[in-house]
Amino acid sequence: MKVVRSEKHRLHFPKGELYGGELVRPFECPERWDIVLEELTKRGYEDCNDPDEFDVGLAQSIHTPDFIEFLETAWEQWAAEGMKGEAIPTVIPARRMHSNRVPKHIDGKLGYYCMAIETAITGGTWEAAKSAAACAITAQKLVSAGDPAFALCRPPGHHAGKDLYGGYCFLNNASLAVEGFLRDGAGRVALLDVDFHHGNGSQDIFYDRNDVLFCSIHGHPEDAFPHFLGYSDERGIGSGEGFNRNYPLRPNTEFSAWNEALQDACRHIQKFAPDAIVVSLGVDTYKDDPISFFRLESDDFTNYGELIGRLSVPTLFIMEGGYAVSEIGMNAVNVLDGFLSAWHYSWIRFILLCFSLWWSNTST
Ligand code: SP5
Ligand code: ZN
Repeated sequence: MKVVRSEKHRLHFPKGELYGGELVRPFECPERWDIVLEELTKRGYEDCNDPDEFDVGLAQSIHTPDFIEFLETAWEQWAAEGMKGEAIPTVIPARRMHSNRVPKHIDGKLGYYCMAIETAITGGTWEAAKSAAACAITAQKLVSAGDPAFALCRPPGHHAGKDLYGGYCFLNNASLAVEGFLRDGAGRVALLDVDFHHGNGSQDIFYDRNDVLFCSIHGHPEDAFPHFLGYSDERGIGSGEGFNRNYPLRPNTEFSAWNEALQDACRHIQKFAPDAIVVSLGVDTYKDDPISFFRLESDDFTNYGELIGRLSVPTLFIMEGGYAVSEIGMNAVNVLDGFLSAWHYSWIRFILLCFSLWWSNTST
């Protein structure tokens, strides 16, 4: 399995995240990336530090052009207004206000495009977001060519919708990869989101489509961020009906219950018979994650990686969340290790089957 990564992630590192009424050092920080890479290196994963250029055409097929232009220019506009801090919205189009007229002033634009204001935009944010998207697409190409791959994306992507940023996300890396698979000839792609938080952005992007099955296992929106999407009755719309599956789970959920949800999701994925699977891999389901409330142990990550590997479908892993920084490497790479052990095993089984068919043919 190849790892695709870019050093440009470091360009995005706000000084402040609004948390508990204070500006704190962001949970989503560059060390997360360093620690995952260190663990990958330690366990001998093949490194590819050379993503292709960001494909703006592909991005425009899942995000709106005005949103992309906003991300590209937000910092400039903010700075031009003489603002001293990092770009954070203060006004939001709430009920019975205009939520479909884009204001001219940057204060209005930020509120228009934002879904969660903990996430600040800085001078390097756009470059970093593009580099993460480029990693996702480069890794998708590797999987299309026949090898499983892991995109070490930072900033993450699954909260970014068609025209929404927030939840630490700007461009939806996993959705871009899904779109890449479809462009390269896949007929159906499954997007499996195992991050602790509901992948509201990915759901938004594919909600009316029947060529993408989206499954997300996450903290119940009554209890957990992003709070306003992720209920189990959100099943897709129009021809997309039945192709969106949410598994909201309650505080203190342990691996056994979490794994039942994953098994159910895997059964639906199998029935869907996708040509590729994209996994939004957040490891904030870990018991000691500082902002989440599931109870997974490090070994559980190996265990569920195996389950995904047993599907025997070309698979791309995309890094999303995970904020227990010292354990993030172990937990994320455990999933990949688990996956690979099952993946290799399924190939050995396949070769043995071919051999036995050949043997029974030649011996009769
Ligand atoms: C990619 C990703 O994992 N994004 C998550 C963004 C979550 N940001 C807001 C979290 C607010 C959590 N409040 C939890 C209170 C715990 N005591
Ligand atoms: Zn998360």
